[in-house]
Amino acid sequence: MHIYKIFLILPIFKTNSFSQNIIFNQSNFLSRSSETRSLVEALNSSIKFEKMVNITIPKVSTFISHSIIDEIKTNLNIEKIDLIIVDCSLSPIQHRNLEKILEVKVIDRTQLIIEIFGLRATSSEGKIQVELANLNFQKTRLVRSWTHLERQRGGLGKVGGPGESQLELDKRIIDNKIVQIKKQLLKVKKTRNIQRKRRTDISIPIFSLVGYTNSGKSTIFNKLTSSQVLVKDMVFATLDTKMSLVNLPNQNKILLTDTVGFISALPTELISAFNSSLEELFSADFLLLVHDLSNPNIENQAHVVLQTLKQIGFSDDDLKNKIINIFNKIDLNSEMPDLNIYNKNKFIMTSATTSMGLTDLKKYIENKIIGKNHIVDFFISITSDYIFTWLFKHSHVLLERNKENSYNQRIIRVKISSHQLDKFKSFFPEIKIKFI
Ligand SMILES: Nc1nc2c(ncn2[C@@H]2O[C@H](COP(=O)(O)OP(=O)(O)OP(=O)(O)O)[C@@H](O)[C@H]2O)c(=O)[nH]1
Ligand SMILES: [Mg+2]
Repeated sequence: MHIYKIFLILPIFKTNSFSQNIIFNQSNFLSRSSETRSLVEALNSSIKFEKMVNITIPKVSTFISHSIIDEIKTNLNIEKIDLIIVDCSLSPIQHRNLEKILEVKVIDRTQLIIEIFGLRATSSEGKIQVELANLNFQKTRLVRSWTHLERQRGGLGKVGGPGESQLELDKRIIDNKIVQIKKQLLKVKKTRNIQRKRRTDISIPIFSLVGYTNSGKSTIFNKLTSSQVLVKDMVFATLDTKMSLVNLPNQNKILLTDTVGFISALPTELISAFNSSLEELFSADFLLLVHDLSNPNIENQAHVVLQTLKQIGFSDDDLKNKIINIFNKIDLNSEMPDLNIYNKNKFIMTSATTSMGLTDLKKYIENKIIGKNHIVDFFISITSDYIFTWLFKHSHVLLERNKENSYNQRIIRVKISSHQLDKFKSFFPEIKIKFI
């Protein structure tokens, strides 16, 4: 397998530069650059040169100045660099010009992340989604670059823009592929919707682990569900959503899902491509937001996760109602930062690797789903067998009698948790309820 020799360019912006709501500046430069290095390591690559570049105003044509380009050029031949990575978002023009002048493949942060997702995707759905992300990205560029498309045609090919007709052809190929892939995704989505409906029908509460990449979601998932999801000290270890049953201390059950981690400046192409698996998050009753206490950039990571959740469609109210914070890796740092997050006071501290706090977490979850118990009378027509069945399954029936002066109405008195009562109301909104 070819190991890429990389020249990594790390821009330091003099003033705050916003890209997809993320601030790139001097204060978060260190943690950002170490994150970028771990992203680069996730490719088959070795970083031969690294250059920090101060940027006051990015050059429209080449992003970096000509003197820096010259400096880079001198280093290129020393190690036979075959890929330059610029840790920011390049415009199509900047991208094309850099490749032309430097005569080496150049990719930016978005392409880097798409490439890693491409390597990690294992399920057919994951692969389709990455391909769609890549095609959407290519479409905005329409210049030849380091793409799956090109690799399918055989190798990286030569650098430089092809003729107009080649571009037209590329555009048509891309458009046709996008149509095909969207059709495939639609099929997957239908199956997912059926599965999701089945899950809501059985009415087991769903909890989803969400959080920054590498925060420990899969480790928590494995410990709580006795599963074997890949856990690794690397970015984007998990790409496919996993779901499994968790038995709680008092015999209650929940479904737990493990999802792809978020990262700063997650390309919009990727977010929209992954929508069908991220949609799973919307059927969650609660979101377990995992924070990595050992990461110095925890504040920015929390910000990124919340922004991404909003970007995929969660409202402020959803997040307020659903988020439970988990502060993980307390074995490495137990000092609590003061973060600007939802439900600051709803949190559990854990160390997933040593299992510290996991029993507390289970108890917390159990209390959450049992919530407050209510004694309630339901007024149900005797022909509605399915409602009787539902109540016997999900609540504790205390007594049952005929309604006075009615031959076809029964009153069922039950003890029921807030959670199940909410479910009941959403399934059977027409049924009259009386709190006792
Ligand atoms: N010291 C310590 N390490 C932990 C803890 N929890 C997880 N880790 C480590 O952190 C790394 C990442 O863990 P994962 O569970 O793969 O993280 P993830 O959030 O699923 O990551 P992605 O799938 O990439 O989003 C692994 O090396 C884990 O062993 C913890 O409580 N303490
Ligand atoms: Mg994971």
